[in-house]
Amino acid sequence: MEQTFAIIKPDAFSAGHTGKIIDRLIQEGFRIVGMKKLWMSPDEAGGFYYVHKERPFFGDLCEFMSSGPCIAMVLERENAILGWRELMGATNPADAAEGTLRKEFGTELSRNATHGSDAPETAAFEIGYFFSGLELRS
Ligand code: 3AN
Repeated sequence: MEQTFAIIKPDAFSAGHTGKIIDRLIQEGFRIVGMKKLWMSPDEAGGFYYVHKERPFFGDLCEFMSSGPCIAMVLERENAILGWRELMGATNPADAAEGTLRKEFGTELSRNATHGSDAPETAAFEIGYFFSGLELRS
């Protein structure tokens, strides 16, 4: 079993897609190990996305991620990291395959509905950024 970290981003949350996304991930065999609604400050978003801090879109990304509440989750399944990224689809919703979350719920590159860790090390950092061990007891 593997764990990954996922976010239902402010665009999808405010559009009312949370229930549909959660329904879908359960159908795809993910178990929700941790889940919380939170509203990040720009600094908290910056800490989460620190790997992108030199990128030109960093400021906009932090502004967007702190523009409203989101849902942070720890998901568990076999091959969870890759599996969740496949379910999300390509970063740009315009390139995302039919049947993926970003195709269905994303509207543009910077408003792409969901986040998912891209590697085991990233997942460990991202899970620890949002959740304490106690919150993940299962
Ligand atoms: P992914 O979330 O698919 O792993 P990353 O890690 O390359 O994609 O990018 C992190 C987030 O930054 C993306 N989810 C997207 O919302 C945003 N992003 C990536 N590239 C751009 C870009 N060129 N312009 C604006 N936003 C971007």
